[in-house]
Amino acid sequence: MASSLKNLSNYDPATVPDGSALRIGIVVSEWNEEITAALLEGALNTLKKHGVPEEKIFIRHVPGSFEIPYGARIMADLFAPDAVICLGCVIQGETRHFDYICQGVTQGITELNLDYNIPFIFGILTTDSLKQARDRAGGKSGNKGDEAAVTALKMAALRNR
Ligand code: DLZ
Repeated sequence: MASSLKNLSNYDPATVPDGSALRIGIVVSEWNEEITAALLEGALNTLKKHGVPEEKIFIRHVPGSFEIPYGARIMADLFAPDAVICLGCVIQGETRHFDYICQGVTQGITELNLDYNIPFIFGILTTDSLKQARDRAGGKSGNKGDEAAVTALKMAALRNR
């Protein structure tokens, strides 16, 4: 389903596992900071709402989305989290840079999921415009950060079962 048809912040709270015993890492890209700060705010609010203690949420910033897989790996090694949420925003420009960054970050996160015994969550917006990104970072289509946090809680529970 296209994300324009789904509000990213809508979910059934009854299906979300309790996070009070969890440790969660968040790696955030500095590029398109207006957007990634909003994604971070959404993810933090949602994690806290479901019981994750503030002192068990570890946040690190990286320069751009291309650096997210490396940052996420460092977080996994340093903090022994139950899940790592990856937050970034890649906006289509005039060159093919968009394609290379999207491919690099997607493949990098996929490989981390297969190589490590913890889930790495794909909270990266890849949009055609700043408006589309704003719509998905707390605008009319909800907040991708909320969705990523809910996914992290579900996947951490699956891992720890
Ligand atoms: C270079 C670049 C460009 C053009 N666009 C974005 C973007 O829209 N979103 C993003 O997160 N990062 C962008 N970057 C930076 C790259 O991700 C990376 O940080 C640099 O190429 C240095 O490796």
